[in-house]
Amino acid sequence: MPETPEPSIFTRIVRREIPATIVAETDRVIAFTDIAPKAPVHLLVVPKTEQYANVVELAAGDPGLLAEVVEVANQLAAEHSDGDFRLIFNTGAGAGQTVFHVHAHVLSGDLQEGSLA
Ligand code: DGP
Repeated sequence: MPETPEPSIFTRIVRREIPATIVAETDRVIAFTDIAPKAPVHLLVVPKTEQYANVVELAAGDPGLLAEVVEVANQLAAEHSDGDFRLIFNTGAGAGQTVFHVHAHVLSGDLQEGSLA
């Protein structure tokens, strides 16, 4: 029998199996505060599907869903800050990616010293 992979931590948030401060949700996207914020506003915008490990896979597989992630990020930046924001997709472990379920970091305000996300 093939092993069923463990759901990602973000899938568990989508399923409400673990708590998170959810700030936006659509049919296909969820957004919540980062557990270890690196800026006064630090949100994660996440496709609900864990089919795409990173933004390159998402762009190739479902560009409309990537556009929805960007649109939700833009709306949240307007709601939670002056509207200016950084949008970061860490891609690969060597770039600091730790959760291999694609997600955008939305950062606004002064970043913590030496930190991008
Ligand atoms: P990255 O390093 O780009 O893969 O970012 C993963 C982010 O996810 C990191 O900034 C911390 C955040 N994170 C990890 N586990 C949880 C969690 O259980 N809840 C929340 N809200 N954020 C989490």
